[in-house]
Amino acid sequence: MRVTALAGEVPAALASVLAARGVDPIRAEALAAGGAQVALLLEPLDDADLVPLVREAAAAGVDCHTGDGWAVVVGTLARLGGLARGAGTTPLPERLSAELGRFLSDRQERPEGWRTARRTIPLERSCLVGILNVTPDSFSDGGRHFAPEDALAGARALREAGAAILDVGGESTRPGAAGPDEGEELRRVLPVVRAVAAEIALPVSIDTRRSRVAEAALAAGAEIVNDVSGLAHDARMLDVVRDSGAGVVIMHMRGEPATMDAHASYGDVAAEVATELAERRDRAVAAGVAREAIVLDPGLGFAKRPEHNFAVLDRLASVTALGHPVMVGPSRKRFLGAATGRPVDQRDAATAAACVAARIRGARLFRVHDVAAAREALAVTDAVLGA
Ligand code: HH2
Repeated sequence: MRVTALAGEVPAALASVLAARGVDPIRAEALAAGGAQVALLLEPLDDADLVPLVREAAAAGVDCHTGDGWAVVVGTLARLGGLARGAGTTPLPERLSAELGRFLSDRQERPEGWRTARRTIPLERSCLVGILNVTPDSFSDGGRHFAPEDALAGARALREAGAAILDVGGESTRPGAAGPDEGEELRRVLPVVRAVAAEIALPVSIDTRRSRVAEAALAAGAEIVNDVSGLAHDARMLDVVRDSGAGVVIMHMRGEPATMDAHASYGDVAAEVATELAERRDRAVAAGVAREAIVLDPGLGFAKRPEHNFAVLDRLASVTALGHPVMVGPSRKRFLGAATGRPVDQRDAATAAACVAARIRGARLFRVHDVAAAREALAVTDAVLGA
């Protein structure tokens, strides 16, 4: 007899071994997908939850670790599903089984596209979002695309480099930035959005926290709203996104760009980011925004110290488990300087490396300045992951 280790964390590896030994391919895939171990933190719980949970988990073959007001359950998806359905003798309280069931079914969602106001953007492969900052003061490219004709030339270059989406922004959100007023933001972005949407055959996203800017940009040809406040800054933003059918990026941040560094304090950063994003997502869905329109972004560099950004990237599974495509924006940010010692104008290789790490951990959209470098790194990563 021979013992061979299988790449257990790669469902396709297990599925192909089973299929090659005669198991029906569809069943092999289901077995492989259900075979991966998943760990879930459940809190807050009270004693009335804990007693049946411990008993039911044992009956369902799920490991259960408990403490004061919390539990961690570890098991295969199939067994966790059995726990949610209450296969044992003491059913879980309704609140617990419903929430666990909902979480597991969201987690099964494997969005292969992103619905915007004008199309569905395919996400089987990495999707590059080129940054077009129409600002005089952005931290890495401020002033470069400030005039509309320069922005158009920048947009063409991003398309040539392989961008699939162009993200136009008129407000620098670097830590401590004092933003433009609404009139100034509109004057900056509208001519650029109009020109880019008309002349560059790519979906345009508007990077703004203001509903009036989003609305005007959508009318001028944009089809995605990228809101770094996670739809929290401007109460009307939810209505604009819902009524336009725009795609939306809900990004994680705490506080405002001017104050966010003071909020960079976490116990478990990935879990807290995921919980706060889920709350924002739930608010959007409750207001009528379509689930398929929502992309989540952990907000690298926003209210996060370098170690927080690395931990969020490594534990991105907490965010991907929410069942939406995930975008990351590591481009040239401070935390990359912390790892490499490089100044802001020499961080494109580090950016590409961060994109690769995020892709391996499940991100699908990458907001970058140097599209060509990230695209090449991600093309190789896509090939490895799709092998
Ligand atoms: N980062 C910035 C701006 N918008 N949007 C998303 N979804 N994710 C991000 O990480 C993100 C973002 C900040 O970067 P940049 O646009 O390069 O700088 P500035 O805010 O100074 O214009």
